[in-house]
Amino acid sequence: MAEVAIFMGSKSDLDKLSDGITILKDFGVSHEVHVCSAHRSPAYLMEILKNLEQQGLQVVIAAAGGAAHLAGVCAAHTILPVIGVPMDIPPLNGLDSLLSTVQMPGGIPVAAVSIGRAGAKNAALLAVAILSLKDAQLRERLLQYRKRMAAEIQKQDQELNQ
Ligand code: RP5
Repeated sequence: MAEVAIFMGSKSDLDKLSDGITILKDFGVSHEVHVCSAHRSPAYLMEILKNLEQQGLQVVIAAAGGAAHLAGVCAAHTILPVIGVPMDIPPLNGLDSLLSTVQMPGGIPVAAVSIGRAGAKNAALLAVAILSLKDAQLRERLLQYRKRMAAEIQKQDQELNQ
């Protein structure tokens, strides 16, 4: 049974989400991935959303570009935490999706992360952090991940200055 559901508005988003999917795999977080558009396949999206909670899902990640309402629609249909990833597509390269994702009117929250690949990565890490609240082993893996990042930066600094 998956803990995290990742939705994307189009398969064209998949490549930019790949680092986030890899992070979930590396942390051993079970996940399912759906291509499901809020405007092109609304009935199919509803079909999936209505079963999420009873299936034991705990976090939703929703990535979309342009007039990005996918995360907001997901949030409207579940009380699970929803993380929105604004995708960068032409012609506005993500500013449109960022504003659509982050500017949810009060009452139905979407946790918006940064645009594009970095956002996909951070959405996965935020999902891990949420799940870590009730999973000590996962929390430890997240702490180790942070330690490895810090060590890598320190190494880069030392290499520059030797
Ligand atoms: C959005 O429209 C999708 O999330 C995607 O980012 C964007 C473009 O989709 P395609 O035209 O590439 O299918 O709904």
